[in-house]
Amino acid sequence: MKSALKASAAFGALLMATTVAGGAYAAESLQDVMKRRGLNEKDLLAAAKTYTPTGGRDEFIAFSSGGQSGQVIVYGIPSMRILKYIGVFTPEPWQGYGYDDESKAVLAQGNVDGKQITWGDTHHPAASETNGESDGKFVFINDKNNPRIAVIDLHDFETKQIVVNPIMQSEHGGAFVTPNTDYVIEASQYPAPLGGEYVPLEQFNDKYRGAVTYWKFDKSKGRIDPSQSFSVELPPYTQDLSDAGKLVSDGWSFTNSLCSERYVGGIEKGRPPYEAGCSANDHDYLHVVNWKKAEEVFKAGKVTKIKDHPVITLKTAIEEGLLVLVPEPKSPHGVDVSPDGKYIIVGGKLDSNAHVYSFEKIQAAVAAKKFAGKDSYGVPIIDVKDAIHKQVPLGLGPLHTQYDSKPCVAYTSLYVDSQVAKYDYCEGKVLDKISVHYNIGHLMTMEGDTTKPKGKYLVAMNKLAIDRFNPVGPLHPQNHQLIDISGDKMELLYDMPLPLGEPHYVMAIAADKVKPAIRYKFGTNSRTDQQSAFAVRPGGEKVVKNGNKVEVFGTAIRSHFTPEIVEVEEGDEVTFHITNMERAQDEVHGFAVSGMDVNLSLEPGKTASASFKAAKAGVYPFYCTEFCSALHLEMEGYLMVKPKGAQQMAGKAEEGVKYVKADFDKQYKSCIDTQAVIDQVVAYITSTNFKDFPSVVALVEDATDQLNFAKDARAKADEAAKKEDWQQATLWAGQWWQYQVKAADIGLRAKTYLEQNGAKPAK
Ligand code: K7E
Ligand code: CUA
Repeated sequence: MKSALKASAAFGALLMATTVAGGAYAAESLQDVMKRRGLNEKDLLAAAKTYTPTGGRDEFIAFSSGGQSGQVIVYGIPSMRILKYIGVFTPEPWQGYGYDDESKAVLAQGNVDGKQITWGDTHHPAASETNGESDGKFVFINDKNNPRIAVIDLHDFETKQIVVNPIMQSEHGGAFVTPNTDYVIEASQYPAPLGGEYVPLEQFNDKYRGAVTYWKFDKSKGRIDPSQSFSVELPPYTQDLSDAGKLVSDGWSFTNSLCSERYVGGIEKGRPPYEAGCSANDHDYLHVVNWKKAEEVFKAGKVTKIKDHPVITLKTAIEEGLLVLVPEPKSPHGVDVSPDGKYIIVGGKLDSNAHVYSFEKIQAAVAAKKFAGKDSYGVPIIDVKDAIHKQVPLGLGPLHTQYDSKPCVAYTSLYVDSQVAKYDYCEGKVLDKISVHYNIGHLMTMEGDTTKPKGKYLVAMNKLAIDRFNPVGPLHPQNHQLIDISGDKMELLYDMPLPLGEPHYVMAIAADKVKPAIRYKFGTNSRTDQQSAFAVRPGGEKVVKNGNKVEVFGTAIRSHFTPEIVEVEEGDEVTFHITNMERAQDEVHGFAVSGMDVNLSLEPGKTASASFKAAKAGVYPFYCTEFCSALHLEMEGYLMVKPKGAQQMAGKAEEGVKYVKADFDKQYKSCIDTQAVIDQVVAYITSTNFKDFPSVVALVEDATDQLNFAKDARAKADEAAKKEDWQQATLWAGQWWQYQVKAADIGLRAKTYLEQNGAKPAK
């Protein structure tokens, strides 16, 4: 404690010296800085709209696909500060994801035909909804390459589940949720035989298929329930994206497609390539599915099982009238349902119009069975004029659409023009355009997928950055551009480089809806959300040997592991189960063992396990990988892997320094002095209404723990002193002091919090 006080005095002196030295340079004025950096007033205004001073919070939390990284990137809007990478389909060592047994089990759910897949091509994150509005509870994301959907729980921002689509070979039109998150929609991309068997391409028309899967989400469990999930077979068009109907169109879903020509390429055989054959026709097809009806058909058992997964065949879908097609502009991309559910907008990509379809018209045509014809599989086609509300000429390469909080206002990305078009889709009038840099793919407005978009900001996700950032080699970062959409004219505010794969889509939720926990209940397996069977409390730590299996049940608390020395034999299968005993916010410990490919991230309350084979005799230090306290570097231990048949470690390990009574007395006096400081802090805290501040209550609980440990250590020191064992007595007195320092550290944090948050005298 004293040394802490001394240190802060030294810091004060340093600060003064800096201030004095700084006096030689005049502080720059705002004008000086603008001149030096070449900024104009518009730049300052943009800066003021995004700059977030220390401690400030963002208004929206964005969840971005991490593209080929297989992860999800979380950032704040409007600051565009990155807050987290969530490991989803790819191991992520900082979070221990893929390095502890618990998360390995989640990743293993994503094995495809027994093969471990260590990456994913994530495309479209979706936020869980209640009554069509974002509820801030879950995020879903798809993997295009290995057809999978992952579930992330926003309680702790961890991936809880991965489901593999049993019938698809690739997918794209996921993840999209129905308005009450009853289903997560996933549509295939490249047609293939459903179930994955080999069929020659000569039988493409007959045997290759697309599909759309409705994954049932169990909200109470927070998991997808594959046993309640089903698919609808689709023609072998290349299905693109999906969206769920809402309000008036609730119960329906929309999946567009390209390559309805069903062209099979083969440039190596002299055939024109896919790109030529897949863009020959003037139109492709929007699939309109009555999923409520499909659900009834599934529940009535009118399904075929493929790989044990229930599929409503095309034939049944046609007979039951749950699938119709609507012609779309050539090679479309993106399908987005308006907030009121009345319109469905599809971008033309190779057509310069956004096609605004009317759900009401589609319904009328379906009800009247007014069809223009059938496709080769017998699926009824509605004439485009019986479905279209408006065609809005926007520019070149329209792709994705997002909605404003203002009625009838939408934004569509223009890939070829590198622009965002703002328009009135009810009237079919372009309102504004803004250039972006460059070649925009998706775009995103705040809660823009829901029935209640929040407006304010739009993020343009540009495929190319080209000259926007400092060069970092031929592979450039992605460029997410923040645009202010609160006025009539769109205003570009900020460029954020995103260097972790190609994020296709991002969605954002109002920050006040996202309420993650700050700690786990004692001994939680964070991947199952259940109490871990391997959690132990201090005093209960043990090493259990059973043949060649060694299980260590340990704890971590500032700043040591228990146990610290673990002896095993060469060839043993070793598992460390470690529980972080901390309750204080942000007190994370790590656990790594030299050469064993192990890293745990132990957040307060979490229990995680690491299993490995101690294949080779040797000395393997283990340590904490998070800088958790002033004695973090001392948070260490040894895994001793003995050669087969070697003797147990005999007697005491050798030590360096020998202590005498004077050492003990000196240490003991420090402890007594420190206690006086602690008593003052405790007196202050208890004189206030600290119980009204939950985060202070947690700190007080933690400090109390440390003081109880301190008491134990003091008793041990006293006992050794009685026996005049000055070695043990001095070391235990030192440990007593360590616990005191930690208690004081926590206590001071609580005191500062109370002072800064207007604590009042206790009643
Ligand atoms: Cu890149 Cu949504 Cu896969 Cu469009 S998708 S850009
Ligand atoms: Cu615990 Cu560093």
